Amino acid sequence: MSSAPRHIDVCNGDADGLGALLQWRLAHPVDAASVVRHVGLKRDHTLLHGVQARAGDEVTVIDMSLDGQRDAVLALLAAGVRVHHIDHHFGQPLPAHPLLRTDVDTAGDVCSGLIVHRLVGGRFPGWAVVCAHGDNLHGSARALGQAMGLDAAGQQALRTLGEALNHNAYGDSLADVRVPPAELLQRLMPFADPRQALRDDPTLPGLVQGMAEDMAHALAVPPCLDCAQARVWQLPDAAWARRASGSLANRHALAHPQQACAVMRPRAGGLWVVSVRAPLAHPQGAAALCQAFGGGGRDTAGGIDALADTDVPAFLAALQGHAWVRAAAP
Ligand SMILES: [Mn+2]
Repeated sequence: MSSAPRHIDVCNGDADGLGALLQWRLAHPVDAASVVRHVGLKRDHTLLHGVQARAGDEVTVIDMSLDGQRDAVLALLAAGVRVHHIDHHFGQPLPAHPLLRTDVDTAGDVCSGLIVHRLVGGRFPGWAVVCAHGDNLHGSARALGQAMGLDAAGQQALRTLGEALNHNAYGDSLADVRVPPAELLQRLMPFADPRQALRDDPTLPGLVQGMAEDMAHALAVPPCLDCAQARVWQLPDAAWARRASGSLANRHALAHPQQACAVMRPRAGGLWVVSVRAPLAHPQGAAALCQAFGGGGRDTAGGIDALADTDVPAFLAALQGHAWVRAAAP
């Protein structure tokens, strides 16, 4: 086995994670024989624990909070492995270390793909647009689309791609998803422009169609709570529900900017997985709300991986009483 240094890429498998890593590797290509990739589903916050690396290797971690993985990062650094972290999620800062580079920006209108867009000199703006749409940052996505001269149809095509890639990353296991995100990354890697990928890659239409089918199921479920402050859905234990929770929350957030929302779905052991979106008009506080129940996230969007059934009333009360922070005037 070769002892040449390896490049180990670790990313979230949603639109933002894939599109950010794509931009980074298009700008910084590496020999295929020297690269190892770990691509996670949404909420897979343990990928770094599975990384095998040795002194001289470089680990690039994109679109993934290091909370819960600090021990793994510190062990890599102590072993002489370089770590580069590019992200927009809140997390405990890591101690300064000569082998650690961080490019983290938690501003509410920034995603990992936009951070990489800056880092690579804006060379692959189409992917950055896909990333921003995928993370429900449509204002940022449109601003960049206009700057690169996209017309309305082009903007919409990249929005649909971003939403479909994001949608495809939701699920409790690979059995839930239509195309494993690691396979998508391999398929999309040759394309410097996502518009070309839309023309040439045969799997993308199926992702878009599948998202529409999942959303038709989800939109037929009435909310279990609907008041001025918040709307909440409890979805059934089904693969489509595991896939649709994030898209449903994103769609509601756009359509009802004054109302927070939460999408809950059951998991084993009397627990719920919860996706929370702050009201877009008051887009701060989702992470804080979720942290109080063992979850996390960012200002606009948060999640709880394991909410006990007995804690549901307290969560619903907290959601309705939460002090969302109004957006600063532009
Ligand atoms: Mn992201």
